[in-house]
Amino acid sequence: MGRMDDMNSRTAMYCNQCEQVARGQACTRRGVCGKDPQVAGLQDLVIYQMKGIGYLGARALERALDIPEDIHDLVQEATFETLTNVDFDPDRFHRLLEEGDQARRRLLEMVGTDADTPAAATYALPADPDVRIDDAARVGPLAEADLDPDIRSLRQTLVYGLKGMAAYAHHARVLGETDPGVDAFFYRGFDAALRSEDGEALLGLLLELGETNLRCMEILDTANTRNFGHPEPTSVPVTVKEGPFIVVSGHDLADLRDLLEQTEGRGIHIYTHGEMLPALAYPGLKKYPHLVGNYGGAWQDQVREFDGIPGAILMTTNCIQRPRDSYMDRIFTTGPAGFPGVAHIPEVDGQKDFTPVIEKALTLGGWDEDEAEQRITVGFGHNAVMGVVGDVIDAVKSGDIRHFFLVGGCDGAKPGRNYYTEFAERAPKDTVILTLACGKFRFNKMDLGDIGGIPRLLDIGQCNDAYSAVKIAEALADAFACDINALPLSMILSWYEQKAVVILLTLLALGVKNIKLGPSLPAFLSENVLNTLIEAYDIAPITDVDRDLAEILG
Ligand code: SF4
Ligand code: SF3
Repeated sequence: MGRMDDMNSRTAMYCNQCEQVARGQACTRRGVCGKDPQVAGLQDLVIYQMKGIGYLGARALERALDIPEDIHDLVQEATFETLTNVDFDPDRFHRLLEEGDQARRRLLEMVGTDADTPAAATYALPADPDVRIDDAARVGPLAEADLDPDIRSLRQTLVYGLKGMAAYAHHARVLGETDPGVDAFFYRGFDAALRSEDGEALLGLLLELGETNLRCMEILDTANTRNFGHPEPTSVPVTVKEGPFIVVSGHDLADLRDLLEQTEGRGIHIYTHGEMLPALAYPGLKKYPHLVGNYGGAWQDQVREFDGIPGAILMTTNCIQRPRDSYMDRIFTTGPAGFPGVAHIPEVDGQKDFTPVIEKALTLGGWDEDEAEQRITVGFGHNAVMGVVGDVIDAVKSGDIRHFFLVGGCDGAKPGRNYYTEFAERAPKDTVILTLACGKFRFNKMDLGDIGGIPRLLDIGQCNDAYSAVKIAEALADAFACDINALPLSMILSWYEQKAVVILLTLLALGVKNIKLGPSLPAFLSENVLNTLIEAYDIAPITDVDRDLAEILG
């Protein structure tokens, strides 16, 4: 069966953007993630609208016209909301589409139309929600079923990469950092994803997206460290304490800060969850004594971990799953996250009022007793690692450290992901594991020991901190006066959603070779596109831990 069989059968829904994709091809009836055809259609319509806005924005930029900030903001937020496991709420997509239509009209007024103006740029959003869904079927991914498979694959990769960068750009933006080159790339990227039929140009644009995303991650790093200081190695509890509590999940540090401020002196414990764990290492956040530790593991365990817990839960971004009834009344979303029937905390005049979350936590009363305490150490961002880089270099020169592995990326539910746990377990004792993102929950509670005082497991942070990993690799390459590819460093990456796609493009744009990728390869890469990447960058799928270790370590 070819990759496009589902597309050619012209089913109503077609989504292939994440690793969890049905049958390795596409979700066509309902997403494995739980996304229904209606929401899938609305997300497709958002992307179609973004392509039209992309065309108009790119023309505005060619004429050196200024695109208003609120339009950049909307483009990035709307695109972010179509990322896997962020927003499942149709009402919110209808509102975003309405705002998008206004933005499109304003850009159209700026640049006008001519014979080349594509239909997406003049697509007027119908008032009737049902007609919108019908339109989505007409202009969504199935509209490209007859396109050359390689061009379609390159366009899809570009859109998914833009979704990933939209998340990072949005996070930086809410903390006050923007970059004109990053903002501009969304228009050029969506314009090309709408119209380009030039494979070489699209491939070039994918690398340019990777490069632009490095800048985007740099401004996000600046945003985080300017607001909260540099993460410091910090020993943090991963067990619970008696008393009322709120669990905060997702990636948004600004939301966590606002909640910490609003809960000061209220007798409520705040726990991080999932990708919020690294927040415990920032001086500007750990200074709050009621930020007491981390609860639970990676996103795919949330339904079990949140089942009936006696506290409130705040989801600030991905990954949210359909809540069970047992906690539907105590889970809240904010920012881009959304789920039908789940209360959403909106931003009003730049402020968020978390009172409903706080009241819920107080009503539920919390845990009855302290658990026996267990701790892990987090906070090895680039600044902390630079502080010990001299010791690290000495350890490499003396042979005490033989190799570094970056074992990081997204987690997910598939059994094949045990590979990453086994990899951390079986990596020889003279190797150091750098990790980041939610995949680390598979091994971050293991005691891997240290090498002459340097911990063998260094947690760099969220997927949002991939910039730190690049900085660390560059510092090592500088110290050894060599190329990143010549370092005793191998990247063993796990992917799930579209942020991982754009990070991969960033690594390729940096010329990083020999990446091992799993647990499976993206369904949206056509055979030719995949082969091009394999030939140019020696990307390989993960195989078996012992075999991969033997190959890497020779
Ligand atoms: Fe399927 Fe992933 Fe798309 Fe959800 S996001 S519908 S799981 S491909
Ligand atoms: Fe995880 Fe969703 Fe990707 Fe931030 S939280 S890495 S999967």
